[in-house]
Amino acid sequence: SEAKNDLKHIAVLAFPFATHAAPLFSLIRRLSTMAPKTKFTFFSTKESNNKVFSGQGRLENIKPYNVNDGLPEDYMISFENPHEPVGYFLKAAPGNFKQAMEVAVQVIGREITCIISDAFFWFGADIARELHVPWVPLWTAGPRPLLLHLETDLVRQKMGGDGVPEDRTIDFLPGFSEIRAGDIPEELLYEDAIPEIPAMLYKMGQMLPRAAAVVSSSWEKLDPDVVNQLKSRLHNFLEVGPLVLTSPDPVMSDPQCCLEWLDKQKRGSVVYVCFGSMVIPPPHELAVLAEALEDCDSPFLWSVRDNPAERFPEGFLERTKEKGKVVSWTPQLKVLQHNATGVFLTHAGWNSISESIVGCVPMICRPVFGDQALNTRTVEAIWKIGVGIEGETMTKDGVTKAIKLILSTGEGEQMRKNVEHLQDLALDAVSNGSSSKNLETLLEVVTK
Ligand code: U2F
Repeated sequence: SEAKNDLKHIAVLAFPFATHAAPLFSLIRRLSTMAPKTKFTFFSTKESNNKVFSGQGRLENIKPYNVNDGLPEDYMISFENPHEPVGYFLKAAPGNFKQAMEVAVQVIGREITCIISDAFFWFGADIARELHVPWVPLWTAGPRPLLLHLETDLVRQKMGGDGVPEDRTIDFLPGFSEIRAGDIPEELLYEDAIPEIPAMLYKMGQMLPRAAAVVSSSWEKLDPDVVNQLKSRLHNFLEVGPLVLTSPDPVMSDPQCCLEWLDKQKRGSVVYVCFGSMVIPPPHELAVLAEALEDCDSPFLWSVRDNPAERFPEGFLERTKEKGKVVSWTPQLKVLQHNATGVFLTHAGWNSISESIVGCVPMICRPVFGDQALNTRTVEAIWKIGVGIEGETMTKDGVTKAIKLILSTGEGEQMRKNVEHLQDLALDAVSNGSSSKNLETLLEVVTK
């Protein structure tokens, strides 16, 4: 009833690293407009909340709450180990969240009636059980890695040994015969330098079947075989994406005027380069990539974080200023939707892949960690909407060949047609298709 709904209070627990909090926030922004009387409290670190809430204007029923980041005093991030803060954060969780949740309940004067968390936070299941409320995790990546995480024990048993060749394929899950041992996320198979990460992913695989619903930012017809398997293993597996369409970002700033620059380029001619929010390829690869872009006929737009000038060969920026534009931030979705953009060189993070599909742009993938190799293989061998970089690391020749293949061959043309088909499926899903229906179901689960 209306009166009962007035008292709903949903605690949202964000993973404050990489591009995780942003899609969770998009989902919450959408739900908050569907349930205007429900209060949403968004728990993340101060740094992450500042980023996510910046420029969003007035949000009536979503409030940010900061949680402790767990970092030692005077901590300085090291370039060699960008994942280190994740380890510290995970040591502080879930205590940091519980503490902030108690404060929020006091201040807002409403008990928590549902927990929506990043899927990484398996402990959401325990907190929700203690509070007798539903737990609804959001998986921010694609369906294939999710299925492998749910089947971690089996995958380890079949593919985890030392003697397993990299090219052995997965013959024990329907739809995975093109996927090889070397494509499986390493954090799923082995302990790594930050043991909290594989431990967290393992627990996640164990706990997700306890969730009232598992939400994901993909859309059903993108990978239907895998979606069916997920539906049979989880209660209410609800794909509501692509979130960039379900809940478009109203901000998307363009401080360096990339769109204006794209307006001046020929249709389908531009190589767009960006490796997401965590990955910086090693210096020698950046150097050969720069050489390849300098020598190829196509114009390029390159998004590079942190002091780009220091990372390039001497004189590169000066020599390429006519044909190229190097910036530290782009409105990526709009760049991919611009008709001048012809190919995307990416690290194959899930958000980038879905945006490339939404923008109808074939990809060249240089995966680095986590789900990225599996995403690359899926792009290349299942959807056929791009290629992995030859030999796994970038060489001048490899990059040049891949650009030519996509921009000026029949094979590239076919990839564009394939991606157009997936784009259509995405548009259908959000306009009265599966994603919009799943969103309604989700609303029921979280406000029950
Ligand atoms: C982690 O992904 P990343 O954050 O490294 O990369 P993406 O998932 O591709 O997300 C990058 C986002 O940042 C945006 C871009 C994407 O939404 O549009 N962006 C931008 O707008 N402008 C820029 O100049 C640069 C970036 C992880 F590394 C991946 O393996 C996972 O798949 C992913 C999701 O869990 O999280």
